[in-house]
Amino acid sequence: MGSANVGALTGVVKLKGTPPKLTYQPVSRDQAFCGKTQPPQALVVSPAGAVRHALIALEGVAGGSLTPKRGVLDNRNCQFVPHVQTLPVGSTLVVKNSDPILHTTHGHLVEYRSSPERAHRHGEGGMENPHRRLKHQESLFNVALPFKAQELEVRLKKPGLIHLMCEAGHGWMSAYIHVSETPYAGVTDPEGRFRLEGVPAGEHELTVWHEYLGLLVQKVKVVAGKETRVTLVYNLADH
Ligand SMILES: [Cu+2]
Repeated sequence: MGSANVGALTGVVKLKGTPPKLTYQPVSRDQAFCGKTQPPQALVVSPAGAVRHALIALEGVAGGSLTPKRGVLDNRNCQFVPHVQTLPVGSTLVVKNSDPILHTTHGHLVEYRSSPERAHRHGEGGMENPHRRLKHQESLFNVALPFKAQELEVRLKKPGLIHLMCEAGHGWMSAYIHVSETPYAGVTDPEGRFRLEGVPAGEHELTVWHEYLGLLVQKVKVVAGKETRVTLVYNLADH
């Protein structure tokens, strides 16, 4: 495909309405290192209403090269870092421990493109850990990292969305990895922005997924040689 047939797709994900205040998570194990509470990670919204950690993907759109990478998931200060990332299918995930305590990293495939996900938007059952109600499918890996500076490698062979948790008594630890079949995927930054380059010109379906806010699907039209800008809005008043 010549470069004349591609364009850029950029945009921002926003939340309309007052974001709910999520509660701090109590720490029952390793308090000496992790503290008595840990901040909630499930919804990070800037004062301007920008949504961080939203997954963006043109699922089903091929065309560019999908080259496996080496991604990193750190266990640092009793949290998974980064909280959300996307990696091409076939990539290697380096799981690290930067803490002097035991962490484990257990990855399950979860369904993220079907309608049950929408239930999470309502915040039913209060504001505690809505992502916990994501239905776990296959268990993909479960590794233990007892030592500081330890590293292990995991191959990401199956496409889909992986929910990560730590079963070393750290129930607040949670993260997501999108294992992508399309090169056109990203995660929003602290200003809610994303940028996809080299997208084939034409109409596509843009999937936006956020663990707390749920799924948005929007048609987009990418024009060759141009930058198409979109604004995606989760409206709390709709729910
Ligand atoms: Cu842990």
